[in-house]
Amino acid sequence: MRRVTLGRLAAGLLALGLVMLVAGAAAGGTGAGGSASWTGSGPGWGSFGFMGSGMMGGGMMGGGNGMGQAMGSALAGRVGQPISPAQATALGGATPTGATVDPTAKRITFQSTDVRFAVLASPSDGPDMTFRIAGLVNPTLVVPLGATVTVQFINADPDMSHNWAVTNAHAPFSFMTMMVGPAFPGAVAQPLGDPTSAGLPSETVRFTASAAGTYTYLCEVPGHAAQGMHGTFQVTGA
Ligand SMILES: [Cu+2]
Repeated sequence: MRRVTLGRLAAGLLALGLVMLVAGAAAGGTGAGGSASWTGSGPGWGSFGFMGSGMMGGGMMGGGNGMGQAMGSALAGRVGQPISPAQATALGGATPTGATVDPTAKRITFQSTDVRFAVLASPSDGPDMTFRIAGLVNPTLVVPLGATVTVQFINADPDMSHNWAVTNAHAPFSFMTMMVGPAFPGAVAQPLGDPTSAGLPSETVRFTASAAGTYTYLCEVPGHAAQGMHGTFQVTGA
């Protein structure tokens, strides 16, 4: 339960600047790659300049969403595969195969080690700045140790970029949760842009839940986890 001090924030900003520089250099011209690492392929953070607009202009100190909005329009149509609104709605409400959905406890428990589910970011017919999985808002996900987890991530927010990652960050969330990084290799989806006339952007990532524990899935776009885009990801078993 550490509070974010200004010093930590400044250090984070500095580090973020470096990440953006590196990502920008790495991204240069590769376009939307198939890799799950969004700092190394695809547009990611680095391919457009936030420091002047979204980042400093309210996005930082005011708790606004300038950065997420700038990313949403900049990445629109550039990352992920478009799917239709009907497909997205169906995926967001579907009960995953082999899973038990408990709406009262807001919990989805997977028995098999082949775990597959879809995640909708901020669908317009649900609470803003949340994730929808199997029709639930930010449910707790319980998977067995060693499970192969395949996640289809879809951005359903009309005017904001989002991503999805499993991390060791816990509430209260810092502004820049992306500094924590994914808890498992590959447990991170690239930030997706706004939906376009072609459809809602969608991407699939896969990782192994290789260590038991209680993790957090969240959106790493600055400020979004603190605004509600998070849930518990539990890996059970010895
Ligand atoms: Cu977000």
